[in-house]
Amino acid sequence: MRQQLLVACLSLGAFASVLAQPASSKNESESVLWYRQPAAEWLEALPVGNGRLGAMVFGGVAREQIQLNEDTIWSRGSSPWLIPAGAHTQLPAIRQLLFDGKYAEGEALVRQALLAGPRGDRNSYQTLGDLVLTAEIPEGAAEYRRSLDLDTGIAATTFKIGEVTWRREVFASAPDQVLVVRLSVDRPGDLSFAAELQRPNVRIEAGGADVLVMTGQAVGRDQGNGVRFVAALKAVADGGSVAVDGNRLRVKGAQSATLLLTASSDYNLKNPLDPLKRDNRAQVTETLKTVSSRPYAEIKRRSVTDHQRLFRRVDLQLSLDPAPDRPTDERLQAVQNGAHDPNLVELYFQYGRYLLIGSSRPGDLPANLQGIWNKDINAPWGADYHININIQMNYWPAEVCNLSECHEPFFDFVEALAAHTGRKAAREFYGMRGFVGHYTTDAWLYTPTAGDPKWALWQMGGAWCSRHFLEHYWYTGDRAFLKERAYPIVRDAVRFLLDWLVEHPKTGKLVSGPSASPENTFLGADGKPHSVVMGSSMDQEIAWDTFENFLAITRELEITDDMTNEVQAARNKLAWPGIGLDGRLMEWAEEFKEPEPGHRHISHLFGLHPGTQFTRNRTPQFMAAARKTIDHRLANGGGHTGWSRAWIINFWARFNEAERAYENVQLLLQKSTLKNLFDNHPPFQIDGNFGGTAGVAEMLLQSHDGELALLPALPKVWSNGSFKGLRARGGFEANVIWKNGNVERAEITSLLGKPCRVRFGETVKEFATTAGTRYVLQGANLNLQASR
Ligand code: FUC
Repeated sequence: MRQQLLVACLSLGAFASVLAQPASSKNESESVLWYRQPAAEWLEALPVGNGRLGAMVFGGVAREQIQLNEDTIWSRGSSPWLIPAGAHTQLPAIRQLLFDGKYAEGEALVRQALLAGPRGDRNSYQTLGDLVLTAEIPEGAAEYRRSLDLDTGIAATTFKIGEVTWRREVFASAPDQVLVVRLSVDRPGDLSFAAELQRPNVRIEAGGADVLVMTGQAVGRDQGNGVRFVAALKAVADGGSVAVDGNRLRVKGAQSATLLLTASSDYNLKNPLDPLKRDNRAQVTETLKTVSSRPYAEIKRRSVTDHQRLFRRVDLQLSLDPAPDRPTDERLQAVQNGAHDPNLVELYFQYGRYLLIGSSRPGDLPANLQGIWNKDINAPWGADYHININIQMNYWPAEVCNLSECHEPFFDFVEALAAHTGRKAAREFYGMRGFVGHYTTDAWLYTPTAGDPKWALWQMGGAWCSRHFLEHYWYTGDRAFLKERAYPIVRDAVRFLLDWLVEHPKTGKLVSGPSASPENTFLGADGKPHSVVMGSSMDQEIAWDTFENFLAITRELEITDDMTNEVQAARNKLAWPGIGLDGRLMEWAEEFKEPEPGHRHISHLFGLHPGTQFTRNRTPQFMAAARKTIDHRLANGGGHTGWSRAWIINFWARFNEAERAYENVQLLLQKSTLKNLFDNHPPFQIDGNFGGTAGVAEMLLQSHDGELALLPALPKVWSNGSFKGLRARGGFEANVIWKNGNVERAEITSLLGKPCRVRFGETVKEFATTAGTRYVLQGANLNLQASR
């Protein structure tokens, strides 16, 4: 059907109407995950979210489990931060040892002087509990189906018990700030069930005739003072009755019922260290009262409209064939057995966008290691904010995939980190200006260096985060944001770097250290693994990137002062990474032996992606070295975690290596994707999803070096297709249709009126633009047609 439609449109020359197809008119399997059986475990359940409230829907028959989340439910360890007194006075001695190649001694002094002792209880993002629904019906059901429609944000479960069809819909409404569960049967009076809230460490009580209220505190292993929270659940039934029965709501003899759940806590986004004093109980009660006054159809319409405003901005077709009409888990299995399913890649790509919409809305906390979906009290890595790749990767798709506002929580968070703890850490650990973030942080803006130096002693997390602010400006052209937010945060990151970098005694170049190359080790002359060095390549590349970003911002804002001169000089004095005898880009300043040559972090290629230090035109020798580095990592088992694999897709895309990028897209689906399409980092980490989505976008559209490259890494399997709504730096939105691997038609809408330079292969077209105007380029020669 779709193929016929496309052919018809091509013959009429009406390409635009193909691009205008709304997602809902497509084959269902292209935007719907669906299954023929309930989730057997949490990792098969389906996520809904409104950025703050989330749920994982299992789709059971007689017993339905809906695991709940609210993004501020964080426990907090009770141990205070121990900043070693006078830590920085030891820096010169540590640096000298490392410059002298005395790695064991340097690391011993680091442990003694710079690390804040063993890390105490890890603060953790926690579950809000479970909503469990039980009905007195048999488990066996006919015509069972559960699904998640990415286009509406609704998880649905339908089945038949005898003659009666049951339907449940679950969604998280952003405009109404509630989770909604709608149950209905097609025979009046047949709907009876009990709804129960379950969670450790809470009190559950009636909050009126049809409301349950759950109050509690998020406590971790050592009982520290985590957030205090309230959740409330209200039932509204059509026909039949609702009653509170102990810690349950009972609905009897209805035809349909709507459950509304909301939650709130004393977590203060503006300053987490100063909890809110508001009455959360009054707040949740008020929300439920307002929302329950609306008919279900209206609550649903408001939620779907809001979701589609974001979701429908981008459409992607990677094949002319319709998606196989098979359950998602069977399609994934087929790919795992070696099949190619371009439509499954579309679904995976759109799922990444869906998950970002669901876990990162303005005014909320950013997406953590699990977005907002977590079933545990002590989650893996506390489901925190690792800033040595993971959380940055969460936001790689934000701008290019036309979800700029979903980037905002990350900006708020980085600013809070700098303001409340990052500057303090720079001052107290190192005696320096600016702000520092180490390998990880969390809802309490954790910054100490506690733990093993191979991950803990790394000072570039804050600087890396700061590059996102400038990216946001490149895409949006928001000058107020550039001046008031990007400039101050990048300047603060730069101030720290200016104080932190030291001259190498032999080369006179500026180097970072003591620090590690995130989480990796090398073998010292003593044959033992070490991690702390001077001048690891990633540090040098992040310093270069941050200085460049600062200079770009000051150019845009037309600022020239002492600091711009100082930064320019420092940038020119920075040591660059070395190239080893075997031609690889070196991870450290020396060519060490590597105990783990396939290590998941490929930190030293930061300058290739997400950085821009290495490009084909400007630094071909570094590109050649970077290529060897990736090959070597892969030959030694690299890419074994989802996020690492996703990074590799992005690397190959920057090389315009279509087939190699695609091979890694396949491997991501084959080796690191769960039945619900979550990224598998046993158990689950969301960065692989986001990095994978960004990687697919990077294969289709790039905007570096002042030009839009169309289809820069298009693999053979995707020879025919189209995308709509991807964004490019400089303020452009692109729609492209391609056929047999060639551009058929591209529409570039100028959002800011900047000059536009478009590339397809070796063909380049440059033209001036007016903001708000769409430019049409026909064929592989990019013939500029009349603009509309
Ligand atoms: C980094 C990675 C791990 C994991 C953790 C949350 O430290 O090395 O694989 O993703 O973050």
